[in-house]
Order: sequence, then C-alpha cells, then structure tokens
Amino acid sequence: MVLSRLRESLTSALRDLLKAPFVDKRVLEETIRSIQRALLIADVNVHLVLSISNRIRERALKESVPPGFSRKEVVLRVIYEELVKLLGGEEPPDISIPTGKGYALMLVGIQGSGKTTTAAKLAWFYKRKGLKTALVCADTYRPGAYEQLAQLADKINVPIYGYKEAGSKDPLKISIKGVKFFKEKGYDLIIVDTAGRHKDEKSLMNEIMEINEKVRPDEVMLVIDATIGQQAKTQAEAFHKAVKVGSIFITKLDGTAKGGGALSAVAVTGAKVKFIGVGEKIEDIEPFNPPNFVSRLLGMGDLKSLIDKMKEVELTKELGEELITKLSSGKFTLLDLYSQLRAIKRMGPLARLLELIPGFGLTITKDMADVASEKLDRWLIIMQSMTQEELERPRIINRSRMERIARGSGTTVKDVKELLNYYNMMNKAFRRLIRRGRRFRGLGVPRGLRM
Ligand SMILES: Nc1nc2c(ncn2[C@@H]2O[C@H](COP(=O)(O)OP(=O)(O)OP(=O)(O)O)[C@@H](O)[C@H]2O)c(=O)[nH]1
Ligand SMILES: [Mg+2]
Repeated sequence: MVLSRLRESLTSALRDLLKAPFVDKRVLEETIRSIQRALLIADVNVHLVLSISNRIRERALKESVPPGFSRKEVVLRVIYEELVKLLGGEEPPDISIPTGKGYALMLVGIQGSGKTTTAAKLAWFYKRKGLKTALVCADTYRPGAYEQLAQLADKINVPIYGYKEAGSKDPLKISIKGVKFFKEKGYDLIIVDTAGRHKDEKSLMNEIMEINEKVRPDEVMLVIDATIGQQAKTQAEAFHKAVKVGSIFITKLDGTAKGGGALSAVAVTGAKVKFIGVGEKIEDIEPFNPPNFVSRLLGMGDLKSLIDKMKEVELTKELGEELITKLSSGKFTLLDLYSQLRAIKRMGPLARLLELIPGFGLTITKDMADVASEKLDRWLIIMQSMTQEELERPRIINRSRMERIARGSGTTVKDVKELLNYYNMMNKAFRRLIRRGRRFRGLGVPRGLRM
C-alpha cells in the first residue's frame, strides 16, 4: 500500500483515540501529537502541520455533537476533514477528457520525474476508457528517449510520433507536427512527452514555454517525483511561473515515505493532483481522490459513510428548525404540509426529524408522525389537484371542492378527508406547541418560538 508508514502511524493514533473511554482535552492532545509526528515523518511542511493541529484542536471539542452521535465521532470527522483539506479538498478533480477534439496534453517536469512512464500510463488509462489515444515524443536530448517511449507504446498498442516520423530533431517541430498529425487522424487524446534533461534549468523552461506557446496544448500536466517531499512546492511554483500548470501527476508514491509531504505541498499551489503513480508498471496509475485516499490512510473505509450520516442528520435538523420558525409565525398551511411530506419522503419519518429538535418530539405522537409511504404518495397527488388558495386556506375546502379534488387526483372524497384530518391534527399539535413555546426557552428552540 502507498504511504504505508503514514498509514500505520495514523491508524494507530486513531486506535488509541477510539480505545479511550471518552475524549477530553488530554486525549485530544495526545491524538494531535501522534498525528503531528506522523505528518512530520511523511515530510509534511512544519507550518502545515501546525495549522492543521490548530484547526483540529479548535474544532474537535467545540463543534456540536449531532443527535445520535458521540463526541468521539465528531473528533474523527474533524480529523478526517482536515486531512482531506490538507491533501487537496473534498472535491475530486475532473479527469474527464472530451472526445473527438484532439485534446493535447503536454507533460512537463524535471529530469527523471517520470514523464515518459507517465505518458504511457495515461495513454493506457484513457485508452481503456474508450478514447483513441496517441503519443508524441518531443524529447531529443536523452539518448534512447524515443525508443523508451516507443517500447511502452508498443506494449499498449498506441501509435507514437517522434523524430523519425517528423524527420527532424527539433522538439518544437516534432510537437507541432505530431499533434497536428494525430488531430487530423481523429485521435481524442494526444499526449506530448517533453524532455527533462537539458544543459540547465533555464533552457529547459525556455523550451517548454516555446512549445506551450506554439502548440497551445489543452492542458499542461506537471509530473513530480514524490520522493522529493515538500520540495515539490518549489518545483510546482517554478513550472507554474513558466507555463500555466493545469494539473499535477505525482509519481513514485509507492517507493517513498515522503509522499504526504509532496501531496500536501502541491495542494497549496492550487493546481489539482489528478493522478498518482504507484509503481513502475504501466497499470500502476490511480486517479487521485482526497476523500478516498484519506479514508484509506486512516484505515477506515466506513468513515465516509459515518460522516455522510452525520451530515444528513444535521441537514434534517436544519430543516426541522426551519419548519418551527415558520410555525412560530402562527401559520401552518397545506403548502407547508406538502413540503414537509416531501421532506419525509426523502429523509424518513417525521418523528425522527422532530426528535432532533429539543422539546419538540414530545408534542407529536408516533402514530401522528408515521405515515405509510403509499399514503404519502396519495396525499402528495391530492395536494397537486388543489388550487393555490385551497392550499393556503384549507378551511375553504367544502364538500363540492373535495369532490372536485378527488376527481382531479383520481382518489376518493374519503382520501381527501383523511388528508384534511391529518392536516388539522398536525395544525393543532403545532398550535399547542407554540402556546407552550415559553417552556422550551433555553432548550435550543429557535428564537421565534421563545415568546
Ligand atoms: N516506483 C515507481 N517508479 C516510477 C514511477 N514512475 C516512474 N518511475 C520510474 O522512474 C524512472 C524515471 O522515469 P522516466 O519515465 O524515464 O522519467 P522521465 O521524467 O521521462 O525522465 P527524463 O526523460 O530523463 O526526464 C524510471 O525508472 C521509472 O520506472 C512510479 O510511479 N513508481
Ligand atoms: Mg523521459
């Protein structure tokens, strides 16, 4: 496994946290110290380590514990979220490539960073996704560069264009002609492998800038060797100054303990890490997805589902509170019932929703809140047959209106009555609650209810 050392120390830090009977300041500090140690060993920059420690410290004991969860789980969530942030954020990068456009992807990077290997990996990866991919070898400095790429290309059965095809040793000419050649042939993705070896860094940058200007690739991908750890930042910035780096490929994450340093260092430059290289073979390529990566690092595959559940409960609670605020204005119409029923359909029983709000669950009995799902569907259809006025002022719904609504919704007057009874019952319960609002003062009931 990639970054096994970091993984071991992080999972052991979490194991200790989970073993503690409860989380207090002392336990939290111990956990933070273990995480710091783990990150520093992985060559994460010391400033980054300090700021992630501070954020964990600030959030872990302060953030509210959603109903049904424990403080420990909140701490886990905070650690997970902060690590995800450190390694690039919640949003996984978009690795899709449009087809039929001759998308030109230029790889840049210093000598030996893994460009040529990466070119073949990418060609293989996208070919497997059904794209027509091709390779251009713009490296005429390194002896055998063409042969190296040609050999890899042959393995995956992807065409290559280089000095032989171009009849020239000029990298710029080869790039221009190669991209044009494959574009005309209808290739979807054309990967340009550039040189890393040069007499000095300046001439390397100049060449990249020139190719970039004349070829105008759709994307420049910077290839960085993970073994340089946090030095990756300086490198990323230097390349970014020369050409606009659109994405990053971090190689050799399999063979280094410093990968955490490389990943976190480039995350701060703003360019997204799209892939990681996890071995020398062509198939050793993985799209980079910070949330999944961190879940694996923490050795907890189910962590993400725990956090999703927590988020859902929070959202439900918010919705419930919104409802109460609305009720406190004294009006609960059929329209409100409609949106409530839709929310229930999405999120489960109203009883659960209301339980989450202190003092509220008591008001409504379980029977009132548990509405069978078919009934819910029928009621939603019935309400769709009502006029706006009827929804806002249910009182006006008399017998003849009921008949019309039943006809319009393909139901019976009995069904319509049942819905109206339910509405009346809920309305009464809510009114009772509002009258009692005073009693809930200080229990976290929204301000509107505290009379
Ligand atoms: N373990 C491991 N080795 C890799 C990975 N990617 C590349 N390598 C190795 O790194 C070495 C250099 O790779 P190249 O692809 O030749 O690097 P390059 O950037 O094209 O080098 P130049 O063309 O000389 O600038 C080779 O031995 C590769 O096998 C990886 O993800 N993991
Ligand atoms: Mg190369």
